[in-house]
Amino acid sequence: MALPQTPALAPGRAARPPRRRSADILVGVFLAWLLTAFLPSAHAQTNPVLPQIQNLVAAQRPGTFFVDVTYNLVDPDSPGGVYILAEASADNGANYGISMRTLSGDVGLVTPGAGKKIVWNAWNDWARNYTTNARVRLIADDFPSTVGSTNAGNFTTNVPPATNLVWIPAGTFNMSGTYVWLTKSFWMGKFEVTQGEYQNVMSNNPSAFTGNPNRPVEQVTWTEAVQYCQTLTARERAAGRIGTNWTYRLPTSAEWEYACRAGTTTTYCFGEDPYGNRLGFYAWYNVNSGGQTQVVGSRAPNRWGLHDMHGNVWEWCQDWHGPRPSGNATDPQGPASGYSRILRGSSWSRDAVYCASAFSNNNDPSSRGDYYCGWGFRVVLAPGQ
Ligand SMILES: [Ca+2]
Ligand SMILES: [Ca+2]
Repeated sequence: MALPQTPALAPGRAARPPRRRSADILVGVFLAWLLTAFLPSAHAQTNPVLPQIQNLVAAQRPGTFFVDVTYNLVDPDSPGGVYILAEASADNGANYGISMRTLSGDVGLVTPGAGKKIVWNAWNDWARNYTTNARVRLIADDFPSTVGSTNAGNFTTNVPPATNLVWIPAGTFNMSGTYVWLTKSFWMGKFEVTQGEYQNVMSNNPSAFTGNPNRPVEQVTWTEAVQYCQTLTARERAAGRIGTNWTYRLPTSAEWEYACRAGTTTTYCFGEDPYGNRLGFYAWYNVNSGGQTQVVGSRAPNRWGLHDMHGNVWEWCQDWHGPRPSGNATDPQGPASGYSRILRGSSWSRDAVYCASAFSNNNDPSSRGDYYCGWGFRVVLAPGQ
């Protein structure tokens, strides 16, 4: 058999520069990749079995705004993973209009299998809402996709904070002759922070007057009070009892006085006391304290339900001490810098005059006070910061 003759190269091909050849190869590779990656028909031919979502259950975890979603994912020909998308409805499935963005667990690209779990932080996506007709659905997408949905029943993000707090509505008041507008509502501690609460969060108790965990914590520095707020914030966020955009902090001096006054313009939260016979109904001060702190909430509250705003222990506020700017103010935060921080409300050891709603004290933020004036505090819970 004669060997085939090697054909002579055509003149045109021989003249083509090498640069052009390599460009042809690159385009070819790119096109092949495009076909593999994006053409649905090519994908479906190797992946005809639809994913199945089985045993889908969604329920709010009691006492939190977390929603736990569990399911099994079956898809024998997509072992590399199926995309899971979650949506929520507040009207029994008519609309899935609630964005479920703050999710953790088996969402996104999920490997098929049993015992899958998603946790939804509903506060972040649907704060302060309530429905009796909640549904959750999952879309399992292996191109093509399937949808499973389930009844999530009654469902709320109106979860009351775990600590004893009173809702303080936004408003205005006369602060030593100028008007202050507080444009944001906030929660405030119904009581001074107790020794039991402080021990629980900070694992220590600096107080001079021990023996009952419901006494207010005292001998606390401003810095420690701020640390308490930060630690409590992190713990309560993790527990699903406050949104990740809410923060425990000290009140501003204006917030403290506004809450203390509770709508009054008088010397004390209950009015005037010219004969000195009413303050003791609301406050532990030097006349009735017996020379020590007393259990929080054991005197009458003001009109907004806050106890011990007068007396028992002094309460740190977040403001630096310094001259107040003249004129009216909106959400005042105090001076930008200073040497001492504001304290309010007086203590068990002091005369009635220091209990006045307008009276303000201050001290070094590293000070604990002393035996007679051990500094305490109460918390505010509010969005931001
Ligand atoms: Ca499949
Ligand atoms: Ca007090």
